[in-house]
Amino acid sequence: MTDSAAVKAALKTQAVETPSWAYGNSGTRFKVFAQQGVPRSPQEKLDDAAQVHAVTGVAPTVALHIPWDKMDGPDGYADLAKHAEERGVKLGAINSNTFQDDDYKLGSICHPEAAVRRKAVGHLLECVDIMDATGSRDLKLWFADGTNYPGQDDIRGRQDRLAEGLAEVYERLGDDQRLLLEYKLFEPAFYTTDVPDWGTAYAHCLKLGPKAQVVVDTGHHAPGTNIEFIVATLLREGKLGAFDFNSRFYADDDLMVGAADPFQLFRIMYEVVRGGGFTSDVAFMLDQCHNIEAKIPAVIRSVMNVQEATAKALLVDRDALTAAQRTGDVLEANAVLMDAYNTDVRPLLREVREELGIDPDPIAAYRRSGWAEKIVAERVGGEQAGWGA
Ligand code: PSV
Ligand code: MN
Repeated sequence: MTDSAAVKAALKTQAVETPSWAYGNSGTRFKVFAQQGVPRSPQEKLDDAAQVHAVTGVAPTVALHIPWDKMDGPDGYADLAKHAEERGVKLGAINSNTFQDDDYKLGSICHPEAAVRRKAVGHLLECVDIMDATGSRDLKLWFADGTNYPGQDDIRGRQDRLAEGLAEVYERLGDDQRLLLEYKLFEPAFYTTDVPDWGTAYAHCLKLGPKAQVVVDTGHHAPGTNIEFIVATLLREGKLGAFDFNSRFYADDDLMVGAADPFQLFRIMYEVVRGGGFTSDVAFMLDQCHNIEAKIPAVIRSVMNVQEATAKALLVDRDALTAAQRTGDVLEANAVLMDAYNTDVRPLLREVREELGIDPDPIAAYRRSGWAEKIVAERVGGEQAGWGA
């Protein structure tokens, strides 16, 4: 697609989901640096997310993490959904958490003991109840399960337990709900991880059925992995459910998407466009934490980075590329792709924003809004939200 009107129209339909945990305090295992003005409740996280949507126009939903965003009372989640809508956003995916209880030392749904597996599955079923209350479509599952030592547990047996637990959750899903299974190469387990790669996630999702889809977290691969190949393959199989976008320099850094390798993000987005993923049900989510930088502007910048990579991907002259590929013109094919990547799409995105009726410069608009000062002044006392709380 090289027609700029069509590119702009496509960019206006883009939706990037932001994670509630990006707005809370976070850090490394060495230190969490608290910031002023950080939300003290799920509602305040949504208030911050609404600012991101207001200035970007393309971040209309917010992912929750349970129990970090746990609500009390029978109407807690419905009230939270209402709070979101009153601020112009909606609740998005529900992320489960089976990695922070003492019981989960040896795993959750792959744990050797049935009682722990039961507890983990119970949590996942509770997450589906929450989806019913929030109107969320997606249940995003990531398991910290694995082993640290050869012989510690039965590798194949753990796969059987995983399949059994997932099947129970899958059965509980409503017609319009999806189970999104996320893989991660390593951490916190270092010998075996029970869902380490896209192939394992794909095999489980295939067996579960059409409502089970794979999540590609861009930080969850070995160095040098060709992520765009995985994206192309999953899209071809109709099994790409969502992205967790972030950047990594070494391991699972969860830094701002597009910061470490904007070219990789472009290559991924090109495969998304090429494979029809841009107009399908693929969910584009951020999964990031902002440890040393201001959180809201960092989320805004991340959304803009996704937009820029998408714009470049949409600008690839597909006809010229196909012609060069068919005639084996290696240099020309590569040049066509690089032409799009090297285009400065910032003026185009300014136009997109103007046409959406928002400020062409989201970061400047946020700075001018006074929100950063307001939250520092008003959010005094109480307990700040943080990764893991
Ligand atoms: C695990 O590293 C992960 O990517 C999963 O998506 C979790 O839900 C999230 O991070 C928690 O930050
Ligand atoms: Mn993730």
